[in-house]
Amino acid sequence: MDESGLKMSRRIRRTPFTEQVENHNVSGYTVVNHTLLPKSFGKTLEEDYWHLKEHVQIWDVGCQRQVQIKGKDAARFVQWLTPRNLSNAKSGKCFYAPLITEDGKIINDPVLLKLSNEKFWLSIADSDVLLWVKGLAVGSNMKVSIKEPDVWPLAVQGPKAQDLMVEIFGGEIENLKYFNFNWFSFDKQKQLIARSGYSKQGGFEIYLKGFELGSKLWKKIWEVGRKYKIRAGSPNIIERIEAGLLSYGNEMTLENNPLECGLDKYCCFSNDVEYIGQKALQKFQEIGVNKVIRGIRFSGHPQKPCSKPWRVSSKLTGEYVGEITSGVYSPYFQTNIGLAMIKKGFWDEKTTVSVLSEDGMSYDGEVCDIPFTAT
Ligand code: THG
Repeated sequence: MDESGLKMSRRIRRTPFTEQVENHNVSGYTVVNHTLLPKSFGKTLEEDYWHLKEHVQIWDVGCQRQVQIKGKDAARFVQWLTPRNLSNAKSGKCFYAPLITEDGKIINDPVLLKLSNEKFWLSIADSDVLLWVKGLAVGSNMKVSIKEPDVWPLAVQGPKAQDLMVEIFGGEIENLKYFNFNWFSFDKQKQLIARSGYSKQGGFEIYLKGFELGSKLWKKIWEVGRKYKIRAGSPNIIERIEAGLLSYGNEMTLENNPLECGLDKYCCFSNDVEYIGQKALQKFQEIGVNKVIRGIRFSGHPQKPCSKPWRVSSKLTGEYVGEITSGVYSPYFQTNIGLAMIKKGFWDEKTTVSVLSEDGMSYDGEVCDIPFTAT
């Protein structure tokens, strides 16, 4: 069943779509939030990349687990969890909302969905947010209950995604704005669908409620998707790096603050709202950062995706200036690219650097802005 080398057990959770993923000959998995995330289906990364930019793909992103906050004090509690100013947040919208610790470090970078004033979902990246939030709820005296609901995102991504979705859920879905959601019927039940996803190729995420409906939903999308040349896929590392989408655990960890990660645009630094880690975050802003996430483009052999950080040093002096945390060859820009945490003094655009890749070779490179653009 698994050619990924993972020894499956109950600790590695399946999603409602795993059965279909297996039927489509998944050839590798990773694990996110203790849940399977398919990584490949026999095609090369580059084939999948071009296909995603041209057609439509179905992704089992059930590992994007939901942490539900429900209750009279839900809105106040959720504001306490994130530096993002939610005072004008409306129901039916998604918000990219970092969560930080009391000392201002990043716990997770979820998508927050506001279902109502008394109900929110955090659609989380790879860390145990459920435990953090449950602990906070216990200690807070606020009227909230916290659980992981029976909700499993399935992404439909790519330029043909909308045409496909209209056929299944009706023309109303065309009116959905980016990072908004609404309810659509499937199998006589209402399902939440957002215009969002972990790519910049356009598309939707269906937050399937009801594990047992997984195969039915997948099969329906597949059947309608045939004429759009649909393929089973997964977040594509080439496309993700080009777009500058960050991956928790890779580009950032509990060691980093939001300023270092360019997430300050999702943070409120004034005292207009109150949240965990506010003092620490204000202090970070006052002091300034000594490293930030930047793009690097570099020459040499086309690189496979990095499986461990690649050292970046100064071309001039050889000193350590940072590391590439996600890197790969971009067939679009026809150069190697990477997302890198880069030290102050070296983060200016066009700073020349040297990249030590895991193929053991050093390559010339330069610092650039993210998202990557043609030079
Ligand atoms: N979708 C859902 N849940 C998720 C992800 C997702 N949970 C895990 C992970 N991805 C969380 N991380 C991100 C990172 C980037 C974006 C979404 C989730 C993203 N960012 C846009 C950008 O950077 O341009 C838009 C952000 C904004 O303007 O608000 O889409 O993909 N359900």
